[in-house]
Amino acid sequence: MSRFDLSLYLVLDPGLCARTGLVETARRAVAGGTTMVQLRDKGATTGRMIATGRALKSALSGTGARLIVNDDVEAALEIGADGVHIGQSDRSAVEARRLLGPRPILGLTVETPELASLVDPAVVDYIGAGPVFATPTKPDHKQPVGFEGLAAQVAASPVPAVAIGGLKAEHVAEVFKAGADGLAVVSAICGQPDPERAARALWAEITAVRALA
Ligand code: TZP
Ligand code: MG
Repeated sequence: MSRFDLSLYLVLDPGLCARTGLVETARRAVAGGTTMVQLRDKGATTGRMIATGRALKSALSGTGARLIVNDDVEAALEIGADGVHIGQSDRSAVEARRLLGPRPILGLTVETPELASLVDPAVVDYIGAGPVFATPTKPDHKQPVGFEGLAAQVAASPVPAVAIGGLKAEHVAEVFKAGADGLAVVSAICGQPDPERAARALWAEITAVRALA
């Protein structure tokens, strides 16, 4: 198996997942085909990140899905997570890589082709590209770039890309057409009445689009 598979990347949001719970949402999403899960909890202390992350790690154990921690390198190391995802206003990718060591997966959000072209493939393993659409899930997101902007970011990047921002099952074909390796979603799975079914619907689209490629 390759080190990671960006095809269907769930970014957890504690607010949106409140009804089902973060861990149960992740467990069901992975049963429905989700390949990567990111623990993103902007308000959490490192202690809470570690507690939730450990529960997630045990829930995902044996599934093949990768566990990524947003921002908090110390928590990721304590959890024994598969990797970390950082943004442009977090510590630098070089610093994150230095702290993590060579093995863990490191993802970096970019919002422009220029930022994508600055990525060092010796440091960063994948980019989060977008935001494709405006989304209430991240009120402070940058200007949406659409699928053309996504394609420009992907083309400029020396590493694989996962697209993010307002993406639903009906966008899967355009995501892959733009050259991305997968899509990252929050609200398309978090808070859905049946997260497994929601993931399965996304996965079915991914499989169908790949079969046509
Ligand atoms: N980064 C850019 S947009 C976004 C993040 C974390 C939120 C995407 O959420 P949704 O609900 O899939 O639009
Ligand atoms: Mg961040």
